[in-house]
Amino acid sequence: MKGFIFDLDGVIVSTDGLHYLAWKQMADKEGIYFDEKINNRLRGVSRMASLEIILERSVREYSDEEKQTLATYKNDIYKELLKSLTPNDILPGVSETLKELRARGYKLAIGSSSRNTPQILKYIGLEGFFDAVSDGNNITNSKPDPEVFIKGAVFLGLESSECYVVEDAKAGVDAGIAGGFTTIALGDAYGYDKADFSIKHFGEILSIAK
Ligand code: B16
Ligand code: MG
Repeated sequence: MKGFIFDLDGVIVSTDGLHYLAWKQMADKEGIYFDEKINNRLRGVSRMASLEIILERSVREYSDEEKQTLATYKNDIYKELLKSLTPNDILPGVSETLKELRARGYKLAIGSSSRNTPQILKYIGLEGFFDAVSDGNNITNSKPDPEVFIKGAVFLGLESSECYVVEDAKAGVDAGIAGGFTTIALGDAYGYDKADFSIKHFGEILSIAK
């Protein structure tokens, strides 16, 4: 194995609470019921696909133009909330583990559905740290489609079979499997039986990648 492709939200940094606050404001404005359980279904899912899940509870149909307006409304709020992120928001064990993996010779990439990935990496002080970044800006198909990880491997100059994918979303683990990667599940995806490995703490990656 030669490389790692890490999901961003829920693996490197937790922005799920910020997604929730922003979607909640949009849902409240529209009078649509939305709670944290529904928010959990949005993990790893693209912005427009997330909106479709939220609109399942709406009492009326929305046109494509209205959907675009709602997604922009949410994203504007989310982008403001992202400004509060600092390097202190990097999840426990992540910084040390990434440095050790690099010292062991692994190439490191991000594979995120988020189109806000560049800004998030900048706010948490990891801009320029990864050998490659594949995100919502360079894909047309979102997880569970493997495109974001396959492009990540290509950007690293590696084969899928040479890379681990680390994910907190079941849709992301499914994407990793579909792309021919070895998958490591944590957080919300912990215990997902399709994953090759499940870990409770990020640092356990060091025992998998000898
Ligand atoms: P954006 P990940 C995903 O990031 C989030 O988990 C998901 O909740 C969000 O809808 C998606 O990014 C798109 O984000 O609206 O910023 O483009 O987990 O793939 O790093
Ligand atoms: Mg995630």
